[in-house]
Formats: sequence, structure tokens, C-alpha cells
Amino acid sequence: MLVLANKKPVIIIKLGGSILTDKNTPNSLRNNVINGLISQIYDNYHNSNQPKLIIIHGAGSFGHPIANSFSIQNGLNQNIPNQTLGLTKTHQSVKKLNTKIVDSFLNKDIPVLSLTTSSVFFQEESALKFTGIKQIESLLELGIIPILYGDILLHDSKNFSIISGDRVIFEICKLFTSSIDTNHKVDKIIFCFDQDGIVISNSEKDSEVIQNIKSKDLDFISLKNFEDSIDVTGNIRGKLEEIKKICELGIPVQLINGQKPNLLTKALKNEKILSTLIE
Ligand code: IP8
Repeated sequence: MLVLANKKPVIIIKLGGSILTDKNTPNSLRNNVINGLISQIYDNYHNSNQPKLIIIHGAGSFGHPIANSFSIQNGLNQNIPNQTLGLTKTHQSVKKLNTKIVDSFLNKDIPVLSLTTSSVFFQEESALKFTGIKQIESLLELGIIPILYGDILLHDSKNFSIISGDRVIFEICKLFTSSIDTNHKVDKIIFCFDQDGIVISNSEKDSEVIQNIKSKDLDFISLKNFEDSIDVTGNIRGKLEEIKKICELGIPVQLINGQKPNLLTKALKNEKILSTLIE
């Protein structure tokens, strides 16, 4: 119990692919949004009273269209020409996005270091193995922000699929929650995406942002305008499945609009903003 009380708080930020890239144009960065978010993270980084951070980013137009064109999410299919080349191209493309994001942090003198998701995750029969927790701990202790991202996932028995950034977050949370060997605990997840929160439709015309919801009630809400055709990881419904599992670990999740100025800063300080808090 004493060990648990001494654990240092960490906030995990998900930078959604929908805000980092223009989903309608392959490989297109939204530099103004990226730099705006990084400036807010800069302020948090230089405030010693604030929790440490782990950043996870999505693939956006660097990952979903190419993964989809080779059906990487559905695993090995001998009928798809050059599918393994498509697998490697998908990985290389998300790695390029990752390099651009890491460079943007380093250009602002924020020390970040990325762990290649497909090197620290492996699917072994029905179990997903994650071997990066010690590296994350070391980076946090050194004051370096670890970055991981949605990527391809290799399986045993000659197969593969996609691992979303959201699943990466859940696996990190699971290990931090269950391991007695870690010095950190995850206090909260902030999902930055392109909406003000979860929008529900009340009637044909009316919709509103739901500001607080229990994770057990997520199955019963009627979502508004969240369909996203290029997303191979299940768009908002897929996200909510991972979010539910994170909340079941006792970690709250806040969904905020990452395109609006200063909302990330306020969310990091637990100030009141228009967003959805799921507990
Ligand atoms: O954007 C998807 O990750 P996400 C990863 O976090 C690929 O769902 C390679 C499409």
C-alpha cells in the first residue's frame, strides 16, 4: 500500500490521427495543429508540479488508407498481391509520421523518444505481449517523454494485423496498474481528437456533447456523425471499446477537441472545459 501511495502520477495524451493529419489526403500533416499541441505540452513539461507525460499518436492519413488498401487489419491473405510489401509500407509510413512528430518536439527543445510499437508488441496466440514497460519507466525517470503510436502488429503463426494507439494505451495502463515494480501510476488519459467530446443525438435535429458519463453506460448512447470510412481500427466505436477497458482499470478518460486553443493545457490542469469525461 505504501509503495502504491508513493507512485508518481503520469498523464497519457493521445494525439488523434484525425487532428495530426488531413484524413482526406494521404500523408498530409497539419503542422499548425501539431505545433499548437506541442506548445501546450511544452508548458506542462516545464511545470514541475505537473504530472509526467506519455504521448501516443494515431496514424491518420499516413496509416489508414495504405493499411486498408492491402487489408492489413484482416491478416495474411494469399489472394492480395504484394500484401507483405503493403505491410512493410504501412509500417514505414506511420514511422515517417512518428519521425515528423518527434522532430517537431525536438525543434521546441522538448526531449521525447519514440519506442517502435511493432517492436515492443507481439501477438502470441491469443495473448498480446508488451515488452516496453521498463524502457518507458527509464525514460520517465530521465525526464524524457516516451512516444508510441498505432502501427502494424506481428503475430506468431505467420500472421499480422494492426494495433491502434488506443490499444497501446490500454496495454500500458494495464501494466502500470498491475505491476508492483513500476514507480509510476496513470492518473488520467486525455484523448485529443476533432470533436468537442462524444456527441449524442437527442432527436432528428438535436445533438449535444455529453460532458460526464460512466463507462458502463457507453453502450447505450446514440452517437452522432462519427462514421469515418478510412479508419481501419473501428472509428469511434472501436475507440470506445478500448476506453471502456481503460476505465475499468479505474483510470478516467477525457475526450477533448485538440484543434481548439488551450484546451489541452486546461485538461492537463483539470480545469473545467467543454469535453467528455468518462469514468
Ligand atoms: O490511428 C492505426 O492506429 P490508430 C494504425 O491509433 C495503422 O487507430 C497502421 C493504421
